[in-house]
Amino acid sequence: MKNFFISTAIAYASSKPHCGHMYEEVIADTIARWNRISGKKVHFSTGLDCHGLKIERYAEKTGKKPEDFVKDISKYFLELCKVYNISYDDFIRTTEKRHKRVVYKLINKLKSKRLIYKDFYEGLYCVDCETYYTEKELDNKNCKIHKKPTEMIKEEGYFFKMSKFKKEIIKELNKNPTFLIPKNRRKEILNRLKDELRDLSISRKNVKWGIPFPNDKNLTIFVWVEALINYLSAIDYPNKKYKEFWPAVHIIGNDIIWQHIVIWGSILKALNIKLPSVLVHGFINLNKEKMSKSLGNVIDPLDIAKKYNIDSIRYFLLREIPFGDDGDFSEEKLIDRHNNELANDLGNLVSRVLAIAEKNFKGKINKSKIDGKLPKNLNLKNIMRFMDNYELNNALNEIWKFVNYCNKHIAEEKLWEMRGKRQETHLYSLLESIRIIAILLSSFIPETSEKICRQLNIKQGNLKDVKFGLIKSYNVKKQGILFKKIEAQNIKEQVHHSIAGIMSMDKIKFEDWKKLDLRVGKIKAVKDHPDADKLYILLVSVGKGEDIQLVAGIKEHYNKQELMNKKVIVLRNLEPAVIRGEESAGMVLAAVSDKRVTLITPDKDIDIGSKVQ
Ligand code: ME8
Repeated sequence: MKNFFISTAIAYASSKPHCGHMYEEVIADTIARWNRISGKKVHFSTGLDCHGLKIERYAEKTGKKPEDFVKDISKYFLELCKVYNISYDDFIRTTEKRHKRVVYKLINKLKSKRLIYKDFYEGLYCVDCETYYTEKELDNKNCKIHKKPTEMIKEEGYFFKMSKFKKEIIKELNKNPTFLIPKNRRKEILNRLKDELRDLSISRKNVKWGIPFPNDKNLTIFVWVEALINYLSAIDYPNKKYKEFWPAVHIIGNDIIWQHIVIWGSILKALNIKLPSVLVHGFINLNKEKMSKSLGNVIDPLDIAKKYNIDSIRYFLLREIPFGDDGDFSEEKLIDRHNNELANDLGNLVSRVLAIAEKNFKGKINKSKIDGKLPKNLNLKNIMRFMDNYELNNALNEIWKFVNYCNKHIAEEKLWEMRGKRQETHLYSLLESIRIIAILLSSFIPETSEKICRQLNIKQGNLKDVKFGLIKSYNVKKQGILFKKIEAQNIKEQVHHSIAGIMSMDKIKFEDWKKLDLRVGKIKAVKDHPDADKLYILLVSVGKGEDIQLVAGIKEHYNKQELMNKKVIVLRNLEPAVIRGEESAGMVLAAVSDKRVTLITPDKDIDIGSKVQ
């Protein structure tokens, strides 16, 4: 296959993007870039899902017209793509004419095939998912994803004969290995398909913000059906680009597999259009709960981009989370990987080799015989296999084995002690290794790859250039360091802002914590505890002239000066302190960031953000 079409899900234009959206873009971008360096012609499309009840309601809340509201939101998504170096070829919005044209074409086609009919519908609807559920799929009529009540909707409208395609979808799931990846996701869909598959209601009566149903202007097209069609409108179905690029690889999260496999799969089957490959990634969580706008526990990727290198964030997500699994967005782990793998392993390798080349050869290194140990330690086959299977984290692990080998090689050969031709020969092999590493990493951390190539003074190559001995002569120039280490002191500042207190656990159960009256206070004074040498007594101002005294077991983490003016969580209506010595079961750590507060307890973390005033 010479052409490659990759798409992300189109995010709801209901609010600013969060790190889950960024993760999806980064995955898609990495795969798109890898295919480009593999020599394929790539079309990478992303965009926004602009219609539907959810967005209508969000816009209403802000007092804006929906069209103005989605325009404003789209600025943030475009900025996200720019900041994170997302190399998309197309950014589609479902408000665009080109999309509407294709939607009409397909709905009319389904009509002409007699696969659409009019009837009544009654069911429980989650507005945040824009999806109907059966009671069985809900938790006491609450949506399991958004933890909110569903709404009963009863109306007359149009239906797509989805039930007709159940058998074909089951067959594809069983027989077609690329329809749904990873494989372990198939079971849950097959299980759901054991129940009756009902026809799909594809129109809405009371939703104005959408594409009107053809020849029935009182209704709009159900947003999920309309949004899925973006994948075809983005490549101008049924014209040249469609012929060139379809079928697609859709990158989506695991909450929308049903829509892509069953709904989209049935629509495509009905239209005799080839099935895509649906590639499912896991969720980015915050404290083990899905990061989601509706749940309100989001990290803004544009904020976090001000704090860390973009490539450090990309690298952390791609290496930390095995493809398909969920993973926590942990700044601590991000910093760990930044310091140890990017700054130490990769940064030092580049910096050491270039420094010696500059110092002893003014940067000019001629081609020499390659030291066979280096190519022997690069397992390109494994890397290619992992990338073919979308195991991005394993591909990075394999590349890192080579990075680490290069460092080991330098240490074992004592490169810095060599002189003359012998040193030049070694430097050439190492420069070739670094050039190859830059190619292999270019899909994951593109900016870093470019920086390395600039220092090597070469153009960044493609996978076909992953061969040792390609460059005739180097004229390298060191330009600063690739990754500045984040100091331990900074880490504490950035990650925690945290304070520990000791509370009486006899008085309160963990389940009850969310009900507590909480205040953010500022520390006014810190004293040593008269009876316990590990404890401080904190005087905390909670506003309106009110001060509260807290006992805190944090002496080993902070000196008094560091604590002054720090924010602390105060749990009101509690007996302030019971000192229990070493096993202190009531230890509470409160991590305070801009809007979110997490209590870190010995048993579990509890997000209590919305309770704080
Ligand atoms: O579902 N971690 O939009 P969306 C990882 N408009 N991925 C996440 C995530 C998280 N915490 N939260 C969301 C929609 N996503 C529809 C798609 S496609 C025709 C219509 C992923 O804004 C989610 O799984 O809720 C989806 O793939 C994408 O972000 C957009 O989510």
